[in-house]
Amino acid sequence: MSEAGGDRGCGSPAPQRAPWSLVATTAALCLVTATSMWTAGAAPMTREEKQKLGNQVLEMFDHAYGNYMEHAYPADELMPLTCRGRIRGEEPSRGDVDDALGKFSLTLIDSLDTLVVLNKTKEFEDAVKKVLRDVNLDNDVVVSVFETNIRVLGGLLGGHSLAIMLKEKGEYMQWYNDELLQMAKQLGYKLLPAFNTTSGLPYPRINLKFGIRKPEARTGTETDTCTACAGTLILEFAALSRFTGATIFEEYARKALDFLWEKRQRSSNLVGVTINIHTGDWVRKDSGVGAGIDSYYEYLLKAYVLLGDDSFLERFNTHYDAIMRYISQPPLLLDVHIHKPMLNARTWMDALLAFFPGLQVLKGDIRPAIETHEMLYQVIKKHNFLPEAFTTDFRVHWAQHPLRPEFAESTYFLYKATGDPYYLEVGKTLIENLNKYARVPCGFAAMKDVRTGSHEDRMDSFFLAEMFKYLYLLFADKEDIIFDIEDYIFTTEAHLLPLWLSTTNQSVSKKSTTSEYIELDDSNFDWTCPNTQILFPNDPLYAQSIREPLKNVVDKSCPRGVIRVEESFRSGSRPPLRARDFMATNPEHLEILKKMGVSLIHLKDGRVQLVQHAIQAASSIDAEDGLRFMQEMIELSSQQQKEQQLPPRAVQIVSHPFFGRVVLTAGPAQFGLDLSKHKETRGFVASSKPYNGCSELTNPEAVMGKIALLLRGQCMFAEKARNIQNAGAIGGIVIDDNEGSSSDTAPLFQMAGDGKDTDDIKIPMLFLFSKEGSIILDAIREYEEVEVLLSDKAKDRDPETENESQNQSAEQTTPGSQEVDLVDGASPEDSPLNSHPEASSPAATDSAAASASPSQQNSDPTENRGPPGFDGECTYLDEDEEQSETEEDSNPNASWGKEAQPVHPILANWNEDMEAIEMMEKEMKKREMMKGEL
Ligand code: DMJ
Repeated sequence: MSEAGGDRGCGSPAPQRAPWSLVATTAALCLVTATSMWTAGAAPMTREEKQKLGNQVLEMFDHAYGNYMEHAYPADELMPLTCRGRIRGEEPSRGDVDDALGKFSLTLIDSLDTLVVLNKTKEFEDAVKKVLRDVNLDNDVVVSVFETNIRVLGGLLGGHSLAIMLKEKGEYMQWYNDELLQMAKQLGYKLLPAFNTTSGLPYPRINLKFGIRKPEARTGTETDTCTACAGTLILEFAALSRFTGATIFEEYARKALDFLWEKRQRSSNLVGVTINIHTGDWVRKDSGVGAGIDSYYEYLLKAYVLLGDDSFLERFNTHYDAIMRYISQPPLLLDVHIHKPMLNARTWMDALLAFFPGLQVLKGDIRPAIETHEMLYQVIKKHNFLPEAFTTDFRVHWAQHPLRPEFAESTYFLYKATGDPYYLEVGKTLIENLNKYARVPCGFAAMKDVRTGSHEDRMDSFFLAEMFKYLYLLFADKEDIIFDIEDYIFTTEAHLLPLWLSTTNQSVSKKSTTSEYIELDDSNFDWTCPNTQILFPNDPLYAQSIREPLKNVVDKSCPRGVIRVEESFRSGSRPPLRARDFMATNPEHLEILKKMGVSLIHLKDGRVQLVQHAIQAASSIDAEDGLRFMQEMIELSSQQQKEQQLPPRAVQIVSHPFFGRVVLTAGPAQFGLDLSKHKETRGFVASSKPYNGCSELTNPEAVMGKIALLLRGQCMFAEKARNIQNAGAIGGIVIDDNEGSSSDTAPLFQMAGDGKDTDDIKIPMLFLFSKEGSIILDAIREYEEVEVLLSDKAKDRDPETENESQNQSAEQTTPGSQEVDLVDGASPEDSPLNSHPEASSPAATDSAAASASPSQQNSDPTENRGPPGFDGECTYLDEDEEQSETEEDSNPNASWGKEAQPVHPILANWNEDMEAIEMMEKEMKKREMMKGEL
């Protein structure tokens, strides 16, 4: 293994520059060659087109930043729907998310270096002056140490780094005298008390004024923190030490990293999601590369790049080897248990892992980066944004999307590494989707639900710190940026730290306190840089050839879990019983259960319960198989419960002055026109008389050809539907009679039929809680004529107004005993999944697998290791809804007779929508007045 600073195969190091800086430059040079050789695949983008897209990014940034400065500053964040500042304590608490807000003008600080990257030097100078004049870091507020470090400390240091660069150039910032750095140092000292634990791991929160322990601090009692929270400090803290000469910051951050390294699970070399800061015990023993762990790995590799300290690279490589062995199941990245890394801990992935392909580029492992990125892009194409979590068969698991930048980040790095214009097209799609679906008159609003297109009144500061930076850099040529971006490293919040820090103030010992590294394959310690000549040997279409087999991976995914090669091999010629194949009527299966120590108990109410006692298993291997079987069964049950749910629908107000910008999330009905089949109904609304719709309408002329509004209660939903249909209504919206109810606080549900045949109901019916319903009722009061669109997903807004608006501005399972209840109605003899009395037939879920031969299902381990969707024989389900429908059809006995069934809890704050309406209305008036004046 070479010594640090030795020959890394990328040319001779320049003075004052970390070797990695050169690496990036060399790689970029190689790319020029690759790009010019382009012959097929995505067409190269002309300079003009790239400039046009770059300008679009600039305009979007102005819209976001301008509205923040005008309507929110000095508050921490902009609330883009209500067009005001989010001030902590003055808005209803959102829990942990609010811990980023310290009353320190978060968005302004997080935006500082973005202004310079986007060539807005004058604005940068003004912004720095505002920070120095207005920002107070001594507020009596409890903040997250992690968020304050990456966003505020990182923001101040990124600002300082570019301020001194500009000063040196001689035009701007001539007055600057390290003031941002002094603020950063002040903040650094404020964070230090958090490290006062025996482990050296920081408390997760700190009071900016009172620190940790004093009673006034209202914090310091926490016992756990996330791995990323404790392991994402080294870049900012080391930069602070090296800029100022105060070594304490780097020392503390290193100590925390050393402790995490010591605590890694020694056989798998993985780390868990949360750890006890006093004892060092893992609290959550699941392990992935997304939420809770992500930037710990990122900082190990980047700490090596910034500080040139080999121990960080050795640790990173050791973890990376474990990640690729257990977590990476290309194109998926799936959480596993640290003690049993062959056991998947989840059947879904979170959106934060989208940064990982970018990190793999930095590592030089391009193939899996291309694969995962491609899979993520297909999920985005399906939902316009990456949902906060999605399942292994690419259904929405958590539907929010707070405009996260990770995917744009990976797109930028992949473009840099491959020069493939495909990634420019990806960036173009991201820009289009942001403008189409997230842009509102006062900024960009997070998506509350990617399926319906509804918004949340929030624009997180990372949107300005990261998204615009990566998108702008994606389309920028060297001459579009006023400094050399290759001289800097991006922190996890995309703040820029200069690579020359590696040779400055190196007083902190480079020797790590630990020296145990596992023996890895030599390639892991190959000190050469990612070089495109080697990565794409004579083949400029290399990236495309990796993407090609994955082109339908999302749309044509078979609804099944991922099967691990090693598992199938481990049991020899006969694979162990999979939960989804289990049939309680099959004596062979029962025998296998017995061997695995699993007993099956038929409960009196018809349910079947499975219990595992590891000590009753025939051998330790059988006990482990039993454990995995139980784990699969738990996952399968919960997955099926989700699959039984119909996704929510959208009521979009399309008439003036809303023009489609107000989207209300509605519950579907189990009868009437199915809006999921790409159908929609548009019409003006009218209240029915009687309002409950429980008898023949007395105002048929009012509802004829319209969408009738009805009050919930007093009769079955189906009866209401029939009455309005008979009066000539083309659709119906039932509004909850429980005043004040809202999808904020109550789970949405689907309206059930009346237990009889409902085929006669042809019109679509949707349900709104009272708060959401009153938005429509208020709109009628105000505007009389209110037109709505009932659909499965919000549709594009009116292009004309669109232009106007744009111009305007599991716990870890241990061998022992565990139980799973399988709700079983009619027939315990069937597959347990076939028998939920309130649910759709599991047979339907399995119907895809049923059409494939057993050998296609799982006998070929190599095939199974591939991404779901490669096996051409399975029944493909393109839409979530289709899946639900199949289930519904195949289970006529499912208990639809109940009035209501929960479908999906959706966070919402409809007050925000109301205020948004008022704001839009004002805006329309303003515009009309202006027109009049002209
Ligand atoms: C950012 O604040 C940082 O990228 C962090 O590491 C995790 N995610 C958010 C944005 O999604």
